Amino acid sequence: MATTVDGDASIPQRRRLVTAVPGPRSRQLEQRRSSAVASGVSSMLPLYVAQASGAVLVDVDGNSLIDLGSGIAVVGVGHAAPRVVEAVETQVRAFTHTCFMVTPYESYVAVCEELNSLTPGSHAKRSALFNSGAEAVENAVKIARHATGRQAVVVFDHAYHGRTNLTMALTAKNMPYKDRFGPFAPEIYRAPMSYPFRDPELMNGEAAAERAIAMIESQVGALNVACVLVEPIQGEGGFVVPAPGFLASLASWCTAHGALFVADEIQTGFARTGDWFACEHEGVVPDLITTAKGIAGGLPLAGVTGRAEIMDSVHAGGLGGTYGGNPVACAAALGSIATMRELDLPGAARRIGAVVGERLAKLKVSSPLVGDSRGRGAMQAIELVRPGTREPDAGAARAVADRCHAEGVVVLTCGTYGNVIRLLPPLVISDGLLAEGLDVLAGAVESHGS
Ligand code: PLZ
Repeated sequence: MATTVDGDASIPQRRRLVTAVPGPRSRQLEQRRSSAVASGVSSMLPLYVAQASGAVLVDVDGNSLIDLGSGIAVVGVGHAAPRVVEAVETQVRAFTHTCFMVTPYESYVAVCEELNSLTPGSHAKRSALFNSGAEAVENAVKIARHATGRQAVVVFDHAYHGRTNLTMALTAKNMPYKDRFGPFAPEIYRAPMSYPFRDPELMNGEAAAERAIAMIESQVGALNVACVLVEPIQGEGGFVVPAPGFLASLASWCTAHGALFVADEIQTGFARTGDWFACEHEGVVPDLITTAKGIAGGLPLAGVTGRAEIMDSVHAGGLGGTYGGNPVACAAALGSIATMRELDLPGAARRIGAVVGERLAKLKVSSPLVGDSRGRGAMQAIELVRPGTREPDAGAARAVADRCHAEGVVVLTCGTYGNVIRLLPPLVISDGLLAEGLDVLAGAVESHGS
């Protein structure tokens, strides 16, 4: 990978541990936290960050860790990406807020122009900006219902769309997202997903789509469906890559029946999978697309982009919010998008995918703990099982992740069964740092249980 950006040169791009992880200062802060922060908000690795740059986190004890999680697929451009920092600094000095619904500003318009041109499809588009991924998904559903005059929303097994009341209902997994947080919003229907590793008899994407469509037609009724909402590659659900043809078949069913095909590209978007958006890989053009995370280099920003006639069907004042498209977040997004273009980060994601994919495939051959390795571009994972079976082993995933953390490499877990280790490195990571991170992961997998 040629595209290495070290960001703040005062933070060397290397792994270096000077204390145990977490160290004494982090432990102290963790104690203070326990009497101030609600325990429902938890941290996977209670290491308190002091600084970050490129693909390295520096904690309050002076440890430098390799970040293979990007704050859950957010800092694709790297931590403290120079153009993001510069754009934010300039904007903060100019003004921090007016509320776009009161008095507008150019950067909101410019971000919408970028979204309209970068998302799949050459048709006329419009965008609206929000603060979080969940808020974008909520608004996509509002727009789909308004535009179609229908109510039913179809989602899939293993889906993750957020933690607000509507998006909890859209999310599949009970613990920790939904348990005792009901009642949930009505008119949400869950269809079977295409999950090749756990569904070996349905390796064919068209057949998997037919199964989902049969459920929709018999249990919901085609003419009641406002939209079919799907992550092109499921994120929290376990980096589930549907069999080829699944998404395209669903999209064409939607077109044939007047339902909208909505792609949730909040985790997969903005160069992560090697294209600007994951739908492009299969030539699928969504009617609406939700974005967040990678869009703004770490500032909170989200968007809904879609066909002009659908987006513009909503009455004036029907969409909005105090902070949606905040000027500082919009400036960050413009800096972030410029960085992705300048450094060809889709290309970087493809090169990362080749390196990581090959390494994880080897690990699958060498370790009986690894049942499957999968992903696309810089979104790759291994699914851990009890050797010789497909039985999920969440304990092993936790132990392997803990071992990586103790050795200074941040990896994340995910999956309906909690047994998937996922890698989402910043797209600007250097070859050397990526290889070192993968060595640590491979060592943790191979030494597990010994
Ligand atoms: N849609 C596809 O991945 C957020 C969730 C972390 P927000 N994923 C990380 C957690 O445990 O809360 C996500 C996503 C997809 C929607 C969302 C929601 O985005 O910005 O977290 O609201």
